[in-house]
Formats: sequence, C-alpha cells, structure tokens
Amino acid sequence: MPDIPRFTEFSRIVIFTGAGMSAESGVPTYRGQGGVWKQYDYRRYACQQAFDSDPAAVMEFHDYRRKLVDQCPPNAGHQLVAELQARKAHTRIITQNIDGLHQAAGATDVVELHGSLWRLRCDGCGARREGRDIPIVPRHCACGRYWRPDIVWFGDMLDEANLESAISAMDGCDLLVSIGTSAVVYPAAQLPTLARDSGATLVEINPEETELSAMYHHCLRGPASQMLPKMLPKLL
Ligand code: BV8
Ligand code: ZN
Repeated sequence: MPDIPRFTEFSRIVIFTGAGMSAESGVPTYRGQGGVWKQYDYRRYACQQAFDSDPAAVMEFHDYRRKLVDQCPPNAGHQLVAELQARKAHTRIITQNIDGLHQAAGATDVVELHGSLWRLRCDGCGARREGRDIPIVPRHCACGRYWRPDIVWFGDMLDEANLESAISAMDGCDLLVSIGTSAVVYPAAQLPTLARDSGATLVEINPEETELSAMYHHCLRGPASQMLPKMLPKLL
C-alpha cells in the first residue's frame, strides 16, 4: 500500500464530509444501522410534500432531530479538520451534513451543501433565521407562514452558490479527502470525481467500502478520528 499522503505535502486541500464524520459524536448516520432513514420515512417527515401537507409533523420531527444533535459535541476528527484549516491557507470544507459540528469545532466558511438543521427559512417572504431553539419557536414567520427547515430535502435543488463554490474547490484542489460518506446521494456524490479529473490526490476515509472507493488513490479503512491523524506529518 503506497505511503499515506501527509497534509504538509499539499497546498490546496478539500475536505469533503458526510454523516460518518459526525458518527463518533453520536449523530446517527442515514444508511447504517440505526440510520435516520431506517427509523423515519423521509416522505412523511423530511420532504417538501410532507411539509406542504403536514407542516406540524415535519416541524416536530425537526424539533426531535435538533434535540438529538444538540447533545452531540464535535469529535476529535472535527477538531483536527478545523486545526488543519486554521494552519493551512486554501483549505476548504464542503459538507453534506446539516449538524453544524464543523463550525462548532471552529471551522469557518463551511459549504453546507444540504443546508442546516439550525437555520429556518420562510418560503412566503424569503426571511431566514439561525437559532438553536428547541423546540423551534415561534412556528410561524411574521408574515403568517410556517417557518421551514432550511434543509435540502430529496427532490429539492441544491443552492446554486453552494454548488458553484464546491465545484470550484474540487476543480482547483491538489488533495481531496472524502470522509464518512456512502457516496449515493447526488449531485453531491459526483463532486469528488471533479477532483479526480483535475489530477488531485484522492483519499477516502471510511470503515467501509463505498460506491466510489475504486477511484481513490488511498482508502483509509477506519473511523475518521483515528485515520485523520495518520495524515499529519510524521513525528520527529
Ligand atoms: C437534487 C437532508 C435536482 C438532510 C438529504 C441524479 C442527479 C441528481 C439527483 C438525483 C440523481 N439520482 C437521484 C437523484 C435524486 C436524489 C438522490 O440522489 N437520491 C439518491 C438516494 C439516489 N437527489 C436529490 O434529490 C437532491 N436534489 O438533485 O435536485 C433533482 C430533483 C429531482 C430529481 C432529479 C434532480 C437532494 C439530495 C439531498 C437530500 N437530502 N438529507 C436531512 O434531512 O437529514 S439525504 C442524506 O444523504 C443527507 O443529506 C446526507 O448528507 C446525504 C448523504 O448521506 P451520507 O452523508 O453519505 O451518510 P450515509 O449514512 O449514507 O453514509 C455514512 C457513511 O459514513 C457510511 O459510508 C459509513 O460507512 C461511514 N461511517 C460510519 N462511521 C464512520 C464513517 N466514516 C468515518 N468515520 C466513522 N466513524
Ligand atoms: Zn415570512
């Protein structure tokens, strides 16, 4: 197995994360055992149709998810990624996660491709609000409409600006580290192939094989918090 690449060897690093990045914080993943979509049918609780037909049930589900995630601290993997970004200019963090744990660990300028559990928007008047209120109150915007979780649900378009900054980060990087994603949700799953096409070194950190493992130069088979330190400079 060729030597594990070290962060110090690169100058434009992209860290691309999925739910596995937060697994060691206690946040359930989506498709493993105990996965969110195994317990809850997203068609009832986490999509536009459900919100349109039963906003109260959708908001209750998001109260529950906020309560769950609120107990989960950033883990050593989040800390290391935030440290790396602080030390190395041009390090970009692109996440599919909605838990805000990269930011809680001190990371900045995080691209949240699928939105945020901690942000609400009103599709009536366009208002947005960030907050950690559990349960979510008030339920209604001043204009009278229900606040909607500012999350990209299945069938929703991704935010154009977010997608563009993710694409340009992938096109311009020399190292792409994909951490804790099963690579099945599009268009996010496609992004690492842009890094490959631009000649970057590709590293996958995941205890399991994924749909895209074959394209990676290095697959570190283990949990994020144990695999990431292997990419730090060798001790003296
Ligand atoms: C869209 C919101 C236009 C948050 C989610 C082709 C092109 C475009 C779209 C599609 C297409 N084919 C199908 C579609 C539609 C759909 C899609 O991709 N479906 C899939 C399932 C086939 N895509 C969409 O609808 C997207 N919108 O494209 O709009 C359009 C519209 C209609 C039709 C065509 C085009 C919107 C996608 C966003 C959906 N939002 N959730 C929420 O409510 O919670 S889905 C959900 O999956 C989350 O967002 C999550 O971020 C995302 C990806 O999941 P992962 O993060 O990978 O998590 P998962 O549990 O799957 O895997 C965890 C991994 O971690 C595992 O591999 C595990 O081994 C590993 N792991 C575990 N422990 C650790 C670890 N790794 C490291 N360390 C550990 N300790
Ligand atoms: Zn409003």
